Amino acid sequence: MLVNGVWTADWQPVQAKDEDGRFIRQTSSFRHWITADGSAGPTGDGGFKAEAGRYHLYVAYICPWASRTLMVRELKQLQKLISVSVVNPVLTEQGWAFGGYPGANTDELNGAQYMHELYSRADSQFTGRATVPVLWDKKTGTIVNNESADIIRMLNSAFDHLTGNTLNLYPQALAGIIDELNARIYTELNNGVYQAGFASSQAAYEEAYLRVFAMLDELESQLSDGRAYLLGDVLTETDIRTFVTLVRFDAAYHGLFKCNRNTLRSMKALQSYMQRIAALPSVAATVNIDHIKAGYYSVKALNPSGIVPLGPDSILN
Ligand SMILES: N[C@@H](CCC(=O)N[C@@H](CS)C(=O)NCC(=O)O)C(=O)O
Repeated sequence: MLVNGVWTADWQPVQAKDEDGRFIRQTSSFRHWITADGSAGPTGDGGFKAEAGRYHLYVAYICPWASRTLMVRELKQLQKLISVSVVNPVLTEQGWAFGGYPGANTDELNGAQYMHELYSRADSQFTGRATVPVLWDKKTGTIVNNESADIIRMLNSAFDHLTGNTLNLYPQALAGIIDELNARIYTELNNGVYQAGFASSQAAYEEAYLRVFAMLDELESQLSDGRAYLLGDVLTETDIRTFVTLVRFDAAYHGLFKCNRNTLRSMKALQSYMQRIAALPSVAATVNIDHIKAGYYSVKALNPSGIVPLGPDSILN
């Protein structure tokens, strides 16, 4: 991690844990918002006006949080307005690195070798982990925001006047229920699988495992009434946030994270829901199963041999 802007050697590939062995995710530190007119958003400073070509997303295909920003970029037709770089799937001794792995990019924009260089460029005193996603401002050479929940929310509306895209993943009438469900799906599922995978005590693992499957059972039963999406006929932010975990489930969480009561493909309603979302325009292009498997299974603390499983090799069957 970075300490006062300098990379430190005692970096731990696994994030922090509490006294009962529960995995703790670092909170995000750059929280500015892009807005249509450049006024300040709910947090951070103003000055980040929506402009074509001004912003860049740094992502990892392995990362569910980064992938949700990529999905919204596709669904909101922002491909030409916001450029993207993909890091290699395997974390190095210096964190995320650019270039060399098939499907990954070099950092054409800033010429960085490692993601942490961009954090210290944005804040020469930055202390913390250099996580993806990062939303970068080319104009001022800094990080706008590194919290995917904020990034998907701002991409949902800030550029609408430039793109003419009217898809609304966060309709006002559903805001309350979306916020409520997002919070549960985050703790029980999105982060729940990590809590199971990175637990360092049997009790912490079992607690997380049970919560993950209780949430999956609940979603499976809701979706069994034939609705297309979690809140009915309209696709919302909640579906994007659920999808990124479901699509990684059989490839990474079932095996590596020991969430193995059953596979996702044996949960009929959830599997077809996941495939329905994957079939939306350009969504499948944001899912790289090879990066996902190579990345997760490279975590030495969980898989010392580094062997990457052959299956599953597709999200579509
Ligand atoms: N709160 C962040 C979490 C991002 C996050 O944890 N990213 C992980 C990859 S899935 C990461 O970059 N980890 C690198 C590290 O911890 O050093 C978000 O949702 O944007």
